[in-house]
Amino acid sequence: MILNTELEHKGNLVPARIVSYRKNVDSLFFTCANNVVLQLTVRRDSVLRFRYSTSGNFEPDFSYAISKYASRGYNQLDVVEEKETYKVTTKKLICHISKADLRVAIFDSADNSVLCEDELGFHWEESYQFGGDIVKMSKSSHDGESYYGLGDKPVDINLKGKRFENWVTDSYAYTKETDPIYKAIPFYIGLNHKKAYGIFFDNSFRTFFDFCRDRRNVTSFWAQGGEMNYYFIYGPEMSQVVSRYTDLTGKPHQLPPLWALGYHQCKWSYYPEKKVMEVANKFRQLSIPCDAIYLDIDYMDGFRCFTWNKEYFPDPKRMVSELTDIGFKTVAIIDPGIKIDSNNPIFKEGLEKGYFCKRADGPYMKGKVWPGECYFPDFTNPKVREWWAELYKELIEDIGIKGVWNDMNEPAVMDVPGKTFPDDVRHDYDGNACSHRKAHNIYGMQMARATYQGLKKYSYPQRPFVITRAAYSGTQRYTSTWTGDNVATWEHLTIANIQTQRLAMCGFSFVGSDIGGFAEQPTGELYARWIQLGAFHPFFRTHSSGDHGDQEPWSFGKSITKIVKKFIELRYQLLPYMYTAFWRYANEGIPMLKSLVLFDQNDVHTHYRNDEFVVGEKILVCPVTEPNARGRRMYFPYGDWYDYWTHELVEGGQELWVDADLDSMPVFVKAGAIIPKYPIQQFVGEKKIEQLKLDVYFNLGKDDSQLYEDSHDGYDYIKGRYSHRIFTLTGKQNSLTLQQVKTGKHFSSYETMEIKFIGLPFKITSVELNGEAYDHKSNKTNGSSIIFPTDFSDIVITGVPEQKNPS
Ligand code: MIG
Repeated sequence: MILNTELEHKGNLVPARIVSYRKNVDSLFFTCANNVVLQLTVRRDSVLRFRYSTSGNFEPDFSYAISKYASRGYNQLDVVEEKETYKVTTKKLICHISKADLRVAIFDSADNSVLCEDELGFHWEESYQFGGDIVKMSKSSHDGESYYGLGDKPVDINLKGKRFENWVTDSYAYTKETDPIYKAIPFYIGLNHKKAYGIFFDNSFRTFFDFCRDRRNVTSFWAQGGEMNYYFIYGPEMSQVVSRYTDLTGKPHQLPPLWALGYHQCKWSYYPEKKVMEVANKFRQLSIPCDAIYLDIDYMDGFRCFTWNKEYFPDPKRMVSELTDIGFKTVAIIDPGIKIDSNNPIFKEGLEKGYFCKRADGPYMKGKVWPGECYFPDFTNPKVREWWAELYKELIEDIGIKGVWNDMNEPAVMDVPGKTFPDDVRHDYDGNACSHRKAHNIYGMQMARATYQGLKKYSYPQRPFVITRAAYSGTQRYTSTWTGDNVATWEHLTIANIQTQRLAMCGFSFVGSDIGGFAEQPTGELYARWIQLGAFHPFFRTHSSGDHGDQEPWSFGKSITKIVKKFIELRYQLLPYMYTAFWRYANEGIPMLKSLVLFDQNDVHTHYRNDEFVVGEKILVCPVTEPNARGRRMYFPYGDWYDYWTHELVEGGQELWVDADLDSMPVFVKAGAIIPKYPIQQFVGEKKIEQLKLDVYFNLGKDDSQLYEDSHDGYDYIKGRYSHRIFTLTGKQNSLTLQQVKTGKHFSSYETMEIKFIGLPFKITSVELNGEAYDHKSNKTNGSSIIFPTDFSDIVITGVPEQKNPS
C-alpha cells in the first residue's frame, strides 16, 4: 500500500477488542478498547453502511454522493451476541463482526454462503502532515472472483489484477491504461460464484483501489484522508447491484428532453455565425438528422464566461432563433475560471461577495486557463451555486440557449504541476470547511449541479440539458457526460466502447464519447465505424478539436456520408426505444448499456468480454473496431438472436463470425422482442408521429417488452401524462398472440401501428383483433406489415406451419 508518513513510524494501526455495543434504531455501534468505533447502518435488507472512527467520535455526516431520495427501510434486523462475534441479520444478509479485531464477514442469508470478508479489514495510518488518518480496508478475494466498475477507467472491463487511483484529472489524449482521468467514481462490483455485490467507498479524497495486484488474494481500497465509509450493496444479480447503487447515489432528476437523445454536432469551434449557420444548413440540405449544435469557447469575448464575441456573433439571440427555426437547439460551453478583470461585472460581483476560492493563508486561488489568469468560484458553497445558477438567466431565458456544456471543471489549470489547484486551497464544502484534498473530486460535480439548477429554473417549463466532463458518484442526478479528450485512433474506438459501458454500470448511463476522436483526424472508415457505435450510446455527439480538418458527417466523401446518414437515421427510428430505456434508467436505475457480464453473469464466457453490449433490454450490438474489416467475431449470450439486417436467427452461447461491411455493423435483436420505431425525422418534433412501427420478433414462449412515451419535454409526465405500454408476446408453432396493456394519461399522436412480424414459423391464415376477425389482407402494407389500431388489447395471428423441405 502507500508509504508510511507519520513521525513515530507506528505503521498500520488496527482496531482492538470490542468492549461495548449499542444500537440506535437502524445503526449499531461497536466500540473497541482503543477507541475505534464501527457504525454499521442497515439502510435496506441488501444495503449496509460501514463507517469507522479512530478517535471515538464521528465528524458530521455529510456526503455529496448520496441522494436524498435513496430508498431506506428493511424487513428484518436482528442482532445476536455470540461468544466471539456479533451476528447481524437482515432479510438478505448476515453480517459477522469479530469481537477480537472488528473484522467483518458478510453472508447471503438465503444459503449462508460467504459473499465478502475482511482480510485485515479496517486499518489506518496517522497522517502527520495533514492530521487525521490514511484509512484503509482490505478484503479477501477468491480465485475466480472478478471485479468491475470504477467509472471511466480506460481499461478492459474486468479490473482484476490492476490498481487504480481516483483523482479527477484533465487528461488530453489519454491512452489505454492512463490513470486517473476525468472522473472519480469509487464504486466497484465483485462477482464470485455467480453472485454479485457492490462496494461504494464514499470518500472524496484521493482514493486507491487494488484488485489482487499487490497480493493475489486480497482486494483493498484506501484514501488519503477522511473516513473509512463504505456501502456494501448486495445483488445477487449484478443488475440489482447497479440499480441499488443508482438508487443510493441518485437517478436523473428528470427525463431529458427527447431532442437530447438525437444526434449532436460539435467542434472546437464553430465561428463566426456564418460558419455555424452553414453547418446547420448543410445538415438540412443533405437530409442528415441533427438536433443540436454546440458553441465552444470562441463564442465568448476573450473567453469570459457569460459574454459574447460581438465580432463573431453580433446578434446571438437572432442566430439562436434562426437555428431554432430550422430545428436546431444551441448548446453553449461554460468553464469555471473567471477572468481577473475589474471591468468584468461577474468578476467584480464574485470578488465583492467572497465567492472565489482562496489559498490557506488568504490569497485568492489564481490560475491560468483560457481567459488568462483567473479566479475560481467555490461551487461547494451553496450561495455560490445559487449565484452561478442565476448567471444563466440571460443566456437561457433571453438568448434561447437550450443546453450548457461544463468543461475544465476538474478543475483544470494550465502550466502548473498536477494540472489543478494546490492542496491547500480552501472550500466551504456546504459548511464543512476543508482543503482541496477533500473537495477536488467533487468540484466539477458541484459546478455541474449549479449549472443544472440554473437551467432547470430558466428553461422551465422545458427540461434542462447539461453536460459535464468531471464527475464524482451521484453526478448523474444533474447532467449527462462525455469521456473527454480522446484521439482519432482505432484503439480509442475500443476505449470509448468500454468507458461508456463502465460508466453505465456505475449509475451514469447518459454518456457518450467524442465521435471520430477529439485529437487528430480520423479516416472516413474510422469515423463511420465510430458513428455506428455512437448511434447506440445515450449521448450521441461528434466533437473534434478542429485543428486537424473537418469532422462533419459529409467530411469524408460521398460513400462515408451515406453510411453516416444511414446510422443517424437508424438512431432517429429507434428514439422511442432509447427513450423507454432512459425512462427505465431514470425510474428503476436500470443501466441503458449492459456489458455482457451484466446481461448474463451466470455465463462465465461473459466475464472478460469487452466489445459486445446490450443497449436497452433487447438489442445486442458489437462495434467493428479494426480497419479493413468485413465483419468480426463476436460472442452471443445465451438466447436466440435475430440479425437486425437479415432477420437470420442465431443461437447464443457461442462465438461466431458476423459479416459487417463498412455500411453495416453487427446488430441483433432478442427473439421475443418488440421494437418500437418512429419515422425518420430531421430533428425531434419535425413531424407529428402519425403511425408507430412495431417490429415483432417471433419467439416460442412468452416475452414482455415495454414502450414509454410522453410529450418528450416539460413536466406533465410527472402528473401522469405519460403512456406506458406493456406488450406480451406469446409464440406457438402455429400462432402468435400479442397483448397490450396501457397505463397513463398521455394520448399518443398516432392512431395506428404498423406491425411487422419477423421470424413467423407459419403462413398467416387468419387474424383476430380484440376477439373478432380482422381483415388483415386489406390492412396489409407493401412491406408485409399489418396496420392495427393503436389501442388494441389483443391480436391473435394463426396459420399453418411452414413445411420444411426434406433434406
Ligand atoms: O483545453 O473548450 O475536453 O471538448 O473542445 C481544452 C475547448 C478545453 C477541452 C474539452 C474539449 C473542448 C476544449 N476544452
